[in-house]
Amino acid sequence: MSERYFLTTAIDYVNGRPHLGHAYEKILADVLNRYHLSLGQDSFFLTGLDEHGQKVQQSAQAQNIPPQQFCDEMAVHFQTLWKRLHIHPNRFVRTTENNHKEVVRKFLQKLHDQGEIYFKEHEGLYSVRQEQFVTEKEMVNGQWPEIFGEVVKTVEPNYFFKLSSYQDWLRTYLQEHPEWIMPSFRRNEILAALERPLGDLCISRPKSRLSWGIPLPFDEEYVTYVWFDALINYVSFAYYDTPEDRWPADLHIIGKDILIPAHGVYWPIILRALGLTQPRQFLVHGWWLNRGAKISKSVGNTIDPIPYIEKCGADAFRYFLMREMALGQDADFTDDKFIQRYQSDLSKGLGNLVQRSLSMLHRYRQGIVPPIHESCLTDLEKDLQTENVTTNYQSFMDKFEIHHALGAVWTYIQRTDQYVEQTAPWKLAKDPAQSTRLDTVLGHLIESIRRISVLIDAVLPQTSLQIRAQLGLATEPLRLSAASFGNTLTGQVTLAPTALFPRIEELD
Ligand code: ME8
Ligand code: MG
Repeated sequence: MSERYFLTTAIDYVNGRPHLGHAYEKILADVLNRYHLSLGQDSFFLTGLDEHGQKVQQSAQAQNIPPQQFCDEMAVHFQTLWKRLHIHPNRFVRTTENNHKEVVRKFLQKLHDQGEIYFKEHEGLYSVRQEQFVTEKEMVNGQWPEIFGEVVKTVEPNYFFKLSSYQDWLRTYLQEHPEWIMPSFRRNEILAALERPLGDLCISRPKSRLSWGIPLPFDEEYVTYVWFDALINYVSFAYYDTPEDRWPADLHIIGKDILIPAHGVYWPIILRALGLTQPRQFLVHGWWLNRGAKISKSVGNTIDPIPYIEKCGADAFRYFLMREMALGQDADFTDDKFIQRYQSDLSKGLGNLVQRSLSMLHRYRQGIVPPIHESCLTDLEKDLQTENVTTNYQSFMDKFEIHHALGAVWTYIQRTDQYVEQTAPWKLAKDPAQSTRLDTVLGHLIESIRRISVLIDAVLPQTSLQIRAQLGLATEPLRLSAASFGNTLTGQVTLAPTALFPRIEELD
């Protein structure tokens, strides 16, 4: 059996529609999933929705509908958008599913039985927006940072999980696993946060204040704190406790805003207390910004992916997000940058190369791929054949430098474009004595296009399919190994080319 790979994303809150930031993370996961499949691995991609908690309860109340109905309606928006973006998770989860709720209750009971959970009167400052107790230490210049929203004094008895007793363990684990958190500077941020003593984690909310949640198994007057519920999705939906159990995850993909404390502190400690294995790696991405501010529902500056998909296609949108952001850093989204990339990389770059190559093949060889004649190979062909684009691509992908992996592919596309200029098939076609040379050039050109179709498959799956269909090739799932030079296309009957990325001038 092939090697397993299991990757997850954050599960999005359903209290608003999906925006560009959510789409980025799910595209990223889909790209890595397709990449691992192309390496022949048995890759499994889990994503979904975080449906409990105060924000969802409030949003449902505002619309005067029951929370479950609200979630059901919102779920459609997410699932529809992921389909339109050709994001294909193996499992799309919703935390209101029964099996998940049962696992959460089972885990809570286990921790309670182990004495990891205690009951205590608690007075504190509570951030409504973050749904967590906060401390005055978190104030900046005497003000609550914007992300906390309204902060109110709250007194209530609650259940607490003994997070603090794992502080030393977590610090040591982080120190001993330098590649656990990617990019690695994020690990230092967790270590810095662990310099201060950890408090225990309040894992309950009284039903009087919040009813939309999973009741605690040992006290039905309380529901589970939404983060405790949400984090467990990674295990509860991994065919937990069956022979197909996928846990531990190889990769948890999350945004930088939910690393500390949720994923970098709570989650490893919860797993440790439950006696479960730690995930192999966290991949922490940055934020998409709109004029310098994080794209977010609470700021109200969200960008909807749909108009971009409608105008330029899902692949163009996927490509832009993967190409423009150095994973881990923030990036600004602007229409100008989007159009610019579309025109230069997709329309004039890839699209034009495929179209002109296939047009020449039809003009000079009736669309049938001619043989490559060893006798008339020059250094130009030898360069194309030995071009190490696949190795470059793979080594960047393995380092999560997807923008560089695409850079390597586009360098190869440019290289192939230059090849057309250097060999000038239109001149060769005028001279009957150059017929075998023209065969060889067209053979190499079409072979390069076939290789490109393999290399772009993870990021631009529909375009890859379209190119392969135009080449008359089978469209079964691709292996990355098929991107190396081969001489397999002789006699192949191709279709007349159609434009992959029609020119557009502006967005509306
Ligand atoms: O945090 N740029 O949900 P969420 C990039 N339910 N990524 C962004 C972004 C932006 N502008 N805005 C949001 C939650 N994201 C919890 C997660 S996981 C067990 C529970 C990313 O809907 C964000 O960083 O607020 C996070 O990884 C994901 O979208 C969901 O955010
Ligand atoms: Mg958020």
